[in-house]
Amino acid sequence: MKREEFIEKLFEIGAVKFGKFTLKSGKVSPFYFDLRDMISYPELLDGIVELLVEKIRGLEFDVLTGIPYTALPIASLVADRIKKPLIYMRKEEKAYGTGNNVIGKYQPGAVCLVIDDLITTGESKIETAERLEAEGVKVKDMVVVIDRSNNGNEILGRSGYDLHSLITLDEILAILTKGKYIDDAMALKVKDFTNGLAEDKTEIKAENLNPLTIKLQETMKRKQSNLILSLDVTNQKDFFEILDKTAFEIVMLKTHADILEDYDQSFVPKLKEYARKYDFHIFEDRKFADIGNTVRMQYRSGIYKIAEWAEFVTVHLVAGAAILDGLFGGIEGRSSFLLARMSSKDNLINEAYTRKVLEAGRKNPEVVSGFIGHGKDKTDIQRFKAKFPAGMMLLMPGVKLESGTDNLGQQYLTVEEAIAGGADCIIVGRGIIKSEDQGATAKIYRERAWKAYIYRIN
Ligand code: 5BU
Repeated sequence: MKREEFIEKLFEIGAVKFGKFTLKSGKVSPFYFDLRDMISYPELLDGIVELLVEKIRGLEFDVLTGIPYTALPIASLVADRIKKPLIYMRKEEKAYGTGNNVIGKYQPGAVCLVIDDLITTGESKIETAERLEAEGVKVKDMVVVIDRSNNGNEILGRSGYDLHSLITLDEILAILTKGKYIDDAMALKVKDFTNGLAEDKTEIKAENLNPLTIKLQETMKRKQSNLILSLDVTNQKDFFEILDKTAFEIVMLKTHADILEDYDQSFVPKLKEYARKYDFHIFEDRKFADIGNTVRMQYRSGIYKIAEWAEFVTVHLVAGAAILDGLFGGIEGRSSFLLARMSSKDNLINEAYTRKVLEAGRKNPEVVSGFIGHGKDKTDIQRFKAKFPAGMMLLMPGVKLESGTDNLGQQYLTVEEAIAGGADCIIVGRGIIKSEDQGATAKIYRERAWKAYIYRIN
């Protein structure tokens, strides 16, 4: 089947529609694509399989899959035509890594071609690939029937996948206007609409970034440091002794004030004086996680009165993004890092949770400077970072000079892995604190981290 004919047929069966459609987001779109009914048109199905087989010729893969529901019957027809094994993921998510999420047989490490009907944001494609990868299947190439975004390649490319699309939105518009199925005014409307969506996605404009984010980035440049020391000790004497040796090297000091056994009213003024003198920021890793009203009191009252002295705090979004209002409502000059992923073994954060945290950050740049996150290796971190709202930072704990684990489930990446993957700052605790010469070790961390950072951003 010719491409023109194929596109016209899609229009005729109503798989490609123009008019007014209210989307999930509430926006009104001038066009709507829905390929679900295609399976009921054998001739069209035949055409699409033929075009897909042609498109994937030359790609290397061991098995193939279609993303349920729409693309699964299409993928099974393609599998039959090229005589390659088919597998598929359950649509409903079982726990990760149980081995029961993939249906069909494959060798561990098998390379899988992913077929889907449409691409818009690429999220469902990336999610499928990540779920397949969690089950020991490798994904490199993905094929879609329609690239509705016109830049699917770029979106998936950032996450390390190659996208092949049969037809793009522009091509559909060109063919349908040529055949007089739609007029130029409609084509223009559709283009305007998709360009508008693209702009929405360009996300946070520099002027909306939290001023503290900008300040932190300026201090990084001024001190040539992206090292955050996590000063986890239980008394003030050790605390300030270590700080004396390391303050020159760090851009920010991360505290857990509640582990100090001798915390008293002298602590904060002294800490602030160090921060001023040595030019670093203060970051209390409080991990707020309760309802809005409670976190507000935990942040502003009690013994620690964190809001008075910590420029940044960490927040778990398990209670919902509304706790950001509880924390920061009516307060100026404070910001947070949201926990998007954790470094501890078997933690319960999954992809869907991470995605929602990133989305919450995108919507609240005035009180969110970025995210805390980790990954299993450089590629994994790159994929995670690719989803960040523009301008937001990734701070990464679980970092040492050598990779490894501790005996309580902490997992370490090396400085270079962390930063090459996309960490903007590294958070180091015991790697420095437990070393013999804390000052010299902090210097090594700073130099290695800064070198890797400069290399990455250039
Ligand atoms: P370490 O000594 O370098 O392992 O200390 C790491 C610090 O970062 C420690 O204070 C943790 O509470 C903190 N941390 C972490 O290790 N992993 C995480 O996912 C998060 C915080 Br969130």
